[in-house]
Amino acid sequence: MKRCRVCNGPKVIELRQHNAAFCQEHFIRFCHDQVARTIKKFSMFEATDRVLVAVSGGKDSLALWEILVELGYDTEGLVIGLGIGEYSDESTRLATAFADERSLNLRTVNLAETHGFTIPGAAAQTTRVPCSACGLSKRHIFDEQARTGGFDVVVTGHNLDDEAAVLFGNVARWNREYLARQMPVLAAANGFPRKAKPLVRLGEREMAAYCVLRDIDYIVEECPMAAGNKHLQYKELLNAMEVQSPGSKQQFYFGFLERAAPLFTAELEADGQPIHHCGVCGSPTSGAVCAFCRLKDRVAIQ
Ligand code: Q46
Ligand code: ZN
Ligand code: ZN
Repeated sequence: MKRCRVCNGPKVIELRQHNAAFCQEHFIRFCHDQVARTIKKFSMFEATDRVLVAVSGGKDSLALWEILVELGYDTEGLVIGLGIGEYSDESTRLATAFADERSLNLRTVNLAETHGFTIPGAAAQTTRVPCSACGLSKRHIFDEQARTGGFDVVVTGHNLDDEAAVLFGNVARWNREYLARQMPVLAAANGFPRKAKPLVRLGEREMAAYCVLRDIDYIVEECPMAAGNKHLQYKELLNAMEVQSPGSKQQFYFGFLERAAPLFTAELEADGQPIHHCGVCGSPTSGAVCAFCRLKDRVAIQ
């Protein structure tokens, strides 16, 4: 039986992709080190930057917030009430409880109260799949809160499993524009804030273990609107691959970043369209009215 790689004490978790096991203390330290290393390697942000953490009440975003606080960063959280029934109520409740217990600042934006619509309502009234209206709304609110709140960077809890699945989908379609945006940090551009994903070295299983070991209460259920989502199917495929050959997710994702991503960055640089301000909400957009305001106009509850 494997023992902790650092102290040789009894293990609480074995990470086959690293061919290592850890005791509780050294696993926690391993997670912190992985995040610190990612922030440094990709120049995500500095100790003096103000960091806005997008939290959903799920394991990844809450663990990320806790790790950033432990590493000494200046953070505030942001949770969005998406109006997806009990799932959204519970996600806001858990994010609020997490922040209260640690005396952290949490911003809350409720889509129905602030913008007059919910994600299920928007999906029902448009031909968009729910995740498309949801992603657009979340991005708009993250950007707006970062801009008006004076934050230097928005961070999200996307982990290695998420990023490998998104990459798989983008490669399967050879979507050059999305491949160019796959980097774990995107510089501020055209009036949009810098975005970073400091959890890309850690997987879903590690984040769940981190929360259990640190007593973080998180929402376990998947969003009910995710059913049939392609990303879930890609995750299953990659998990099957990982069982056969541990470390393959990591090789797939980091191999892309090192060897293939530079080929697509020209795409991103060519992306510098002239930016106006949305005539309705003032956020940067390439048109007269931003995509979020157009969505809102179509779906707002009258
Ligand atoms: S919350 Fe929103 Fe996700 Fe639910 S509707 Fe889709 S995008 S699955 S991360
Ligand atoms: Zn140990
Ligand atoms: Zn707008």
